[in-house]
Amino acid sequence: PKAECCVTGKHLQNQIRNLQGQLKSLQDIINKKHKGKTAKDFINGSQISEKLFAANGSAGDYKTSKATCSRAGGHLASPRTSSENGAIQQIIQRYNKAAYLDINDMETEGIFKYQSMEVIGYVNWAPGEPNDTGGGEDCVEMYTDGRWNDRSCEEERLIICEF
Ligand code: GMH
Ligand code: CA
Ligand code: CA
Repeated sequence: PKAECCVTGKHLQNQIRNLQGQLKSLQDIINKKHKGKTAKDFINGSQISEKLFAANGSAGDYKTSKATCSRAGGHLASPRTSSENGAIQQIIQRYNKAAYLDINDMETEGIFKYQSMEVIGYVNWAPGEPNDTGGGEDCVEMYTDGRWNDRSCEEERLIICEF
């Protein structure tokens, strides 16, 4: 019968393809909205590729910083490229205050990992760092010059989140 044409074979495949396309653009819109919403509590953001880095001037030690970003729906900034490092640095310069990164060597001394899980690839250590001064530096801060220093996790630092 004639009616069969529209629910079988190629025709149906095309309809599915169209729906998949529409679904993808809807998903893209939702993702963008979600990023905007989670970042809304933060001003002075800086977007590089798919990441959005944001701060609102609040500060805290490493644990507080991590919890703050997690509550906001993101996590602490963790630069994986020099352009991401530069985007974070811009925020640090605007507030003129160093910030913790989501990088530490708590598990194994000298082995720095993102979010306590994955060994870091990109690094931007300041000269002579990391030096684990006093045997007690397992967190990482970024200075205003963009360089990194391993540091005690108990200092007060600018909170910069990544969404
Ligand atoms: C030591 C020295 C300094 C260095 C600090 C820093 C602390 O005091 O090596 O030059 O800036 O450590 O690494 O985290
Ligand atoms: Ca250390
Ligand atoms: Ca150090």
